Amino acid sequence: MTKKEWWKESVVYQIYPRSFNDSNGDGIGDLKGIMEKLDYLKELGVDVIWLSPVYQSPNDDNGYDISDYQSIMDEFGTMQDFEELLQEIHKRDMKLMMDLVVNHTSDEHEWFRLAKQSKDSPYRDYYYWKPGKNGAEPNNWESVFSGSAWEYDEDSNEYYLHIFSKKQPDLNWENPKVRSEVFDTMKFWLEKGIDGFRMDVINFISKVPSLPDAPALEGKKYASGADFYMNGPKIHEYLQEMNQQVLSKYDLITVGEMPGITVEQAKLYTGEGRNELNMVFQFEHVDLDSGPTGKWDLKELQLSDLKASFTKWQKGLEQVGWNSLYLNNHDQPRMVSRFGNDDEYWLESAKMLATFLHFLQGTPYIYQGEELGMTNVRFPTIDDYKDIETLNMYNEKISEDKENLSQIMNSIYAKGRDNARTPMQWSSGPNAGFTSGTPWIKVNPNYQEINAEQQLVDDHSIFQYYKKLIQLRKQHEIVVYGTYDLILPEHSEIYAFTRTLGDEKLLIILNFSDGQPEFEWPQELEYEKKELLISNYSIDQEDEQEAFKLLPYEARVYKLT
Ligand code: TEU
Ligand code: CA
Repeated sequence: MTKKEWWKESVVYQIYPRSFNDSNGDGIGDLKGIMEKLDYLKELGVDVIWLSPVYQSPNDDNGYDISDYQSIMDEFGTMQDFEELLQEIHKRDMKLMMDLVVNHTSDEHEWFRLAKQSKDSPYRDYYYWKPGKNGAEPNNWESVFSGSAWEYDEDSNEYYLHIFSKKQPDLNWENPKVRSEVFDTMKFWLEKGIDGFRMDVINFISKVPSLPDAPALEGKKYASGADFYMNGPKIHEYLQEMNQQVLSKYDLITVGEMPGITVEQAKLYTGEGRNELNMVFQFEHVDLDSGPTGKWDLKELQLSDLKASFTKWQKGLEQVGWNSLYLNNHDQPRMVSRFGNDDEYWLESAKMLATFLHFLQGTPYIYQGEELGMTNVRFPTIDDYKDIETLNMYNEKISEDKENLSQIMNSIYAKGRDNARTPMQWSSGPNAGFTSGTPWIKVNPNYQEINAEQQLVDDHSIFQYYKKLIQLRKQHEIVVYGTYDLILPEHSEIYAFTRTLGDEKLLIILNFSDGQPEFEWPQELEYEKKELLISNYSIDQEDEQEAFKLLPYEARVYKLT
């Protein structure tokens, strides 16, 4: 059996502070606002809170562009507020995980300002600076947020690298001073008593030193340089150094956000005894509904692909490393709109997906509002959107082809990051109870039907269902440590699997469709001795048969004793 660890037994809740709760009416969520909702989170039963960045930032990318790693964003509050928040979290026996964004800084960070000021500055080498090539950028890499990954600096006649926005210059981890500055920052927060880090695109920090051109794409000026900056040559060296110098000195929860990694790589990052990270956020399952040209290229999700992907990760890391489990976050569309049905079967499919996530092996991450079944949003025009990735893509595409408007908007409706960033829906009152002022981004118009106030008092709500799922994790060791095995691999509507721990077994039956497929009890599993642990429809025990029709998006979990 895998080693027991508190971070395997925990459930994490992600807060995107800007959109969580505004305490002072400026329309922007803040630390005091979070403080007001800690009892709500305790009621839900989560163990760890992950805070998206709260550091000083010009907010080009909502805090993922940091201008000072050791102070709090003015809009969010003060260091004193932070310390109080941490204390209040610990008082409730919960833990706090901070976002660590160290692949890049803001261009307004002092290091970058000094680096830009002079080629001789000791800070110049904190970043990637290169002269142009044949009157153009040093290479053809495309930024994740559209356009070139290089920005020209007139004063020095050189370019700097930015894999994300031009206000997010990449740090040069080859420079030992950069690494020690990062480690010092980590210690600064750890000494305040925080309990872990979520590390932003941490598998991007080691680049192939020659920064070679990416293979060109037909008709395109730029191409993804991912092969030269993802999982680069020194990545394991850097993480092991970080672990040795910092992480190993504390009892922490760590998760590395790692786009584009395979199970084989994840074994190296999370392997027990390798002294790197506890777990990673991999992207395979959130790439299944994208075509070859990337996330905006919409493709219908196939259940067979979802099963194959999750099964590969579940079996691949079994006994070796550990999985993180998520179906949405601040960068992804809302889970119920994407994998479920946010219309007729909203309630059922949100609960079914929650059942799925919480019964896989790994540490589950709940993104704010997921526990209420919050959905995607469709704002009528681009003017309502705030996300830099969305706006850059829109501007690029619209300049190529104005006729394309409705297709572009459809991509945004399906995949835009603002789907996840509309304000948390606390009540049916003005602005969903998020703010007494004007929210920085519009509230989803469905807040009168979907909100916390109503779900807290409704026994059958999604919130209550999440609460029960979290309790089951605390009551049954098998939910955390049981091994996973897929059954019915070929079924096109049902996703069923077992979990096994010693003599115990769980059977998880999920209908991923709005149809009513028949489920036949597998011969190898005993039918007589079973106990229903949780389900999203009420089941009349006497009606149970060895073969039964599932209702749309039905979910059942049996414990076989
Ligand atoms: O995201 C990294 C990342 O590559 C993607 O998830 C990306 O944001 C985009 O959605 C891909 O289509 C992390 C953060 O989670 C994200 O919010 C930041 O914008 C990004 O890094 C830069 O810090
Ligand atoms: Ca505020």
